[in-house]
Amino acid sequence: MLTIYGDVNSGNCYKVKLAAEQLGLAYQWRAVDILKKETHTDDFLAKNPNGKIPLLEMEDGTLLSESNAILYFLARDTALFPTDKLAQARVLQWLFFEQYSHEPFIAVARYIIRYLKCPPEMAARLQSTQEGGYKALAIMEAQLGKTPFLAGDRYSIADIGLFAYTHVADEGDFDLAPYPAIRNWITRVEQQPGYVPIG
Ligand SMILES: N[C@@H](CCC(=O)N[C@@H](CS)C(=O)NCC(=O)O)C(=O)O
Repeated sequence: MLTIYGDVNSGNCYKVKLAAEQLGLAYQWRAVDILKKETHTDDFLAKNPNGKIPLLEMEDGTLLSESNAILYFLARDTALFPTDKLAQARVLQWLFFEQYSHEPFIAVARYIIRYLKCPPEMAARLQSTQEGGYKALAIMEAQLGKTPFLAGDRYSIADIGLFAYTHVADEGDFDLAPYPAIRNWITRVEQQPGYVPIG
């Protein structure tokens, strides 16, 4: 059985949970409280020296960190990952986009608001997430105006990776009203077999 170390409200952890549920995998969930610095204990750092969740532990003790690497590991050779070489690279393109051009803005804004409760000293940091976050949403909107899912016609881990923080972008003060293609895609993702909500 797999063990997923995570926080049920974290989008990065939710990606792994959603994929595991949709793939019908047997797993146990180990709650880790980031605000209590449980990712910085010696025990946890021995498992992930980067001190971050999600973390996947296999039955033999093998460990894997980084949400999108975990998505790939779980989904390879399943319907959530294509077989065609270019289609595979397209999925990875969106997962790298998520980590560099989306998560650092939309997830960080949500973290400051939802987890840290907007301390005044974070106001400038929060403000700085807006431009990048809206740029990422515009890029997604353009793609989803052309194809039903991010990497094309089929639902994949590209959608899981980007759904995690996009569907709760309002919690980071991002307004999805001007993005109809994204809102329709959110509905499509929620209709996929095995879907479970965040939290
Ligand atoms: N790139 C990493 C980011 C993971 C990450 O930032 N995790 C946060 C929770 S969402 C965390 O563990 N924060 C605790 C800390 O940095 O101390 C991934 O995609 O897994």
